[in-house]
Amino acid sequence: MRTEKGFGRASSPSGASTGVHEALELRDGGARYGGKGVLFAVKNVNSLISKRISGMDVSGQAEIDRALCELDGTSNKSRLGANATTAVSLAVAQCAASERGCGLHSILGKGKIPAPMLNVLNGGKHAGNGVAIQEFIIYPLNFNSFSEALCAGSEIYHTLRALISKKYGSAATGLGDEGGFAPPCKKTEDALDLIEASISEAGYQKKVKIGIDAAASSFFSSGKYTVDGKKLDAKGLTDKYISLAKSYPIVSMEDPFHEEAFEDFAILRKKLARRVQIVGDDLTVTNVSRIKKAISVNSMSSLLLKVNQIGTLTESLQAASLCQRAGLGVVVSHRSGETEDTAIADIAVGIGCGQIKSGAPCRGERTAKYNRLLLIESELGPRSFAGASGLVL
Ligand code: 2PG
Ligand code: MG
Repeated sequence: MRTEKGFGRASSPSGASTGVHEALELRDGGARYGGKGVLFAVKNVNSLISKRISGMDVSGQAEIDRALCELDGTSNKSRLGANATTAVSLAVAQCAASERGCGLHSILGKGKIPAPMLNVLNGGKHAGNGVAIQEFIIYPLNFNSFSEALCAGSEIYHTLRALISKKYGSAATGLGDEGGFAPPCKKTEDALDLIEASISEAGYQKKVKIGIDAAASSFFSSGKYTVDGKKLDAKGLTDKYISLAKSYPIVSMEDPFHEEAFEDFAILRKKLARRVQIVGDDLTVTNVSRIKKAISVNSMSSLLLKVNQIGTLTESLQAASLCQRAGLGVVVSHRSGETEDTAIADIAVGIGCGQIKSGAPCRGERTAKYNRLLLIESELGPRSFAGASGLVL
C-alpha cells in the first residue's frame, strides 16, 4: 500500500486447525502447490480491491474495511478471500502509521506490552506425535518487564529440550508447527510433567504458569473426545481438566471442548472460576455474533483474537472491544502457519489486552513477534509491561 507520504506492507497467516465458522481462506485448488496457491486471492487484491479502495484515505481504516466487506458481499469473505482482505486491511493500518511516522501500536491505543504465552510442546494437528492436546504453553507473567519474561521463557524452552532429550533421546527434540517440541508423550500428564520440571529446573516456579490449548474439535467425533487412549464424554473430559488444574499450575485453558459446545465451556468455566481462564478460539472465531452468544451463555473468560478468522482489522477491533466492555479478556494470537508479519504484536500492545500467543521462542516467524515486542518495550519502557493483569480468571 502506497500513499504520497506512506508505505504499508502486510501478509495473512494460515491455520492448520481452523474453526468451521472462520472466514474463508481462498486457495486456488488444482495441482499447483498442491492446491494451496493463492493466485485468485492475489488477483482479487490487484483488481477488484485495488479498484475499489484506490484514492481512499488510509487514516479511515473503518471506511476502507467497510468497503472491503461490501465489495465481498458474503458473510464469510468467500468472494474475495479473507487472506486477501486481511493482508489489505493490515497494510492500510501500517500505511496509516507510516504516514504519521509512528509504530502501528501507537495509532491503535493504549500502549501496554502483553505477557507472552509460549507454546513449547506441540500436539494435535500441529505435530505427528499422537498427543491430543494441541498446545502446552508456558506463561511467564510475574515479571517486571517483557524482556525478563521472554528471557525466562527462552531459558525454560531450552531446559525442556534437554529434559526431552534425556527422556526420549535427541531424535525426539524435533519441532512442531509452532516451534514447540513434539516428543512422543503417551499421556497429557507426561507433557505437563516435563514442562513443570523445566520451569522448576530453570528456577521460575513462582513466576511462570502453564496454559493449554486443547483445540478439542480436532479430537472430537461422534459425541466423544479421544484423549490419552480413552474415549470421554463432555463430563469425563470436564473431570479430567479439573484434575489437571489441581495437579499443575495451569491458569489458562483454550477450546477445552468442541466448537459448538457453548454450554460445556460454561460448566467448566464455573467449576474453575477464579483459578483458570477459559479462552474461546474455534468457539468464537473472532466473530461478533458468536462472541455475543458466548457472552450470553458465560462460556469464556477471554477471547482468542485472530484477524484472519474474520478478515479485517476493524471487525477484529470490534470483537476485542465487545469483550473488553463485557469484562472479558483478550489474547491476540498468531496462526500455526505464520509469516514474518509483526502486526499482531502491535495490535496486542495497541488494544492493551495484556496477553499474546506467538508460539515458542524459536523459528523466525514466531520470534519476529517477540522481537517486535522487545523493540516496542525499548520505546515505551518496562513499566508498560502488563504482567499478570491481562489474565481474566
Ligand atoms: C490455535 C492456533 C494458533 P491454528 O488453535 O490457537 O496457535 O492454531 O492456527 O492451527 O488454528
Ligand atoms: Mg486455538
